[in-house]
Amino acid sequence: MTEGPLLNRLLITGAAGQLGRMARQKARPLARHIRLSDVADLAPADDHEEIVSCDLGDKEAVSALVEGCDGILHLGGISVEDHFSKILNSNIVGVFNLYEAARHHGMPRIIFASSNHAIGFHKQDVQLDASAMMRPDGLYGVSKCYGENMASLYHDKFGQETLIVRIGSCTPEPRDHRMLATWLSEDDFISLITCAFRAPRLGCPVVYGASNNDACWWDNGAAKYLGWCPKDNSEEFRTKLDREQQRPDPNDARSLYQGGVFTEDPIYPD
Ligand code: NAI
Ligand code: 15L
Repeated sequence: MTEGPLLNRLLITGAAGQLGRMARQKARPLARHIRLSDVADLAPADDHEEIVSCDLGDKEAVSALVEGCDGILHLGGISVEDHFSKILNSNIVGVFNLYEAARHHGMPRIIFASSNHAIGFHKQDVQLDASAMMRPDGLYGVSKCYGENMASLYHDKFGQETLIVRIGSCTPEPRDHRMLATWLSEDDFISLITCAFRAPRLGCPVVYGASNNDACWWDNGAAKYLGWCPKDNSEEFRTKLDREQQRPDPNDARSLYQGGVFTEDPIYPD
């Protein structure tokens, strides 16, 4: 028997961004309709797509955006260290608006794109599981901790389900030696999203978004019930990286901290 789409209408926020453009293509089988949203311009809609321009900081617009969706892939927001005012609008106010909209529109499951920068000040020689203390490495990381706590609050208070994915580095291939541990292949990310929408019960787990890499700092044992089995392994890129780049010095932030160079970012003035 062939399985139909898991969802009727999937909302992808941040659809003009790097992961949004990838998910627009690769998450196609998950839903009958895909609603794509961003503040930035998007390529014209295909038959199964709807395009809605929306600033996550606009409460009414976000409410209308979420209405009618039974799943949300929340990728929208500031994705690196930046000025607090920008992080505040997109990642703090924006996440509040999203959770309030979900609460008022049938509580669609949410995949929240958190980041390794929520725990970036942990050393690379420490193995973390879902219960690890948050150690953000910048204001961006703090905003991801806030998003994770919003997910937890709305789960405990209202039963809203969220997959919190602390994405490592989701790129076509690892770009440096640190990414041998943080790399998440695009296909493994899509398979994680699929598992989250397919699970009979999701809850509000924290999952570290990394492929089946030999280099590994993270333990996803607590989320085994999702049945996610990442397949790709960054090891296949090690020789190429060794050939093209020098390994960073052991005392360099890139070798010391899980968040790498993000730990060295300044607090940008507003
Ligand atoms: P990106 O920066 O390429 O895309 C983010 C998108 O969000 C952009 O198109 C931007 O226009 C949009 N956006 C920003 N503020 C907005 C607002 N106020 N209203 C509406 N749209 C807004 O980032 P990328 O790489 O695609 O990442 C997607 C998500 O995954 C982000 O939340 C990021 O923090 C998270 N993530 C990504 C990782 C990666 O390896 N690509 C690693 C860890 C986390
Ligand atoms: C992130 O959170 C960023 O969004 C992404 O651009 C990468 O830099 C990634 O972390 C990383 O740590 O490699």
